[in-house]
Amino acid sequence: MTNPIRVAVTGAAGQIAYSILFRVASGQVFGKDRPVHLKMLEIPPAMKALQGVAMELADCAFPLLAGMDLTDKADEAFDGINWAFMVGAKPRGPGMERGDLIKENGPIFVGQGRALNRGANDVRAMVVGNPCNTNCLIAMKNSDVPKDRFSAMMRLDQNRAQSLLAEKSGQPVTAVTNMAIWGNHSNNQYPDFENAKIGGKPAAQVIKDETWLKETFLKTVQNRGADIIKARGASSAASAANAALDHVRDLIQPTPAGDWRSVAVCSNGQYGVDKDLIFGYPVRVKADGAYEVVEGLAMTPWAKAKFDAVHDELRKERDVVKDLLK
Ligand code: NAX
Repeated sequence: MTNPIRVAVTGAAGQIAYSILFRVASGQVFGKDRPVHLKMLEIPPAMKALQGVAMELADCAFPLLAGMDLTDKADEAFDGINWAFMVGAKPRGPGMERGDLIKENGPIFVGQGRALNRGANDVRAMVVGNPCNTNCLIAMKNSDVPKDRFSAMMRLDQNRAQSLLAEKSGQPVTAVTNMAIWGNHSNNQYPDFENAKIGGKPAAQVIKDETWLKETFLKTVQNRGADIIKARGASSAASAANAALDHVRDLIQPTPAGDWRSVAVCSNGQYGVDKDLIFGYPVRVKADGAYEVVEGLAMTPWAKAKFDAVHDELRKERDVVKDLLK
C-alpha cells in the first residue's frame, strides 16, 4: 500500500475543520488511492470536542483513513507532515478592530511557523485562520521551510466572484475563468473583473453593465463574509472548507491551459508588491508542479487604485506585527 500522506489540520474541533477533515479523509483532495494520516491540533479546552470529532471520523470507516493523532502541541501535530491546513485562530470578537485581531492571533503563527520545521522535506502549509495573509507571513518568517511552500487562502473569494458573474450572465460557473483576486482576504480585496472571462470573452463584454461590475459585484464579493454572518449568525464554514480543498488541489495539479487560480503567495516583487508580503495573485501551476505568478496583466487606473489600496492595507498589517517577524 502507498505511504499515507500526513496532513495536519489546526483548529481541528472548529466549524471549518469539521467540514475539511471528513472530505480529506474520504480522498477528495489527495486522491482516491492515497491513504491519509490526520494530525489534528487544538488548544487544551477543545481537546474533548476534538475527541468527539475523531470518534465521528472513525465511525465513517473511511477506507483511506490510515491513522489519526490528536494533540495540543504544534510540534507533535506537524511532525513528519506533508501538508498543513492552518485553520485554528481566534475569531474576531464584538467591537474588535482588525489590528486587535492581528495582535491576538499573530503569536499563534510564530510557534506554528517554527513547528513546521518538523515537517517532511516536502512540507507545504496553507493558512485559513484570519487575518490569513499576515498570519501566513508570520509563519513563513518564523520557519526555515522555503517561502514558496507557504500560501494563504483567496479561493473562497475567487469562488464567490465566479459564482456571482455566472449568475449575472446566466452562464454556468464553469464558463467563468481567469478570476483573479488581488491582495488581501479582507473587504479591501480587488476581484478583477477586467481580466476575467465568461465563455472565453472578457466579462465586461458579456455583462455590459459597468456600474454593476464596479459597484454591486465588487462590494458583494468584498462583503460576502460579513453578509453570511448576518444571515446565518455564524461565519462561512462549509464554503470556506470547500475553498480550502480547492486551494490545495489548485497547488498540487497543473492549472488548465490559459486559466489561473487566485492564491496568496510570497511576493517576489511581481506587480511592484513589497517583497515577502503574502499577496493574492493570479497563479498557475506548471506541469512540473512548481507554481508561477501570472505576470503582465493590464489594469485600468481605476483598478490600479484598488490594487494600491489593498497593497497598502497589507503593508499596514505587516507593520502591526513587525515584532513577530524575524
Ligand atoms: P472556530 O472558532 O469554529 O474554530 C477555530 C478553532 O481553532 C477552535 O476550535 C479553537 O479552539 C482553535 N484554535 C484557537 N487557537 C488555536 C491554536 N493556537 N492552535 C490550534 N487551534 C486553535 O472558527 P472557524 O469558523 O473554524 O474559523 C477558523 C478561522 O478561519 C477563523 O480565523 C476565521 O476568521 C477564518 N476564516 C477564513 C476564511 C478565509 O477565506 N481565509 C473564511 C472563513 C473564516 O472566516
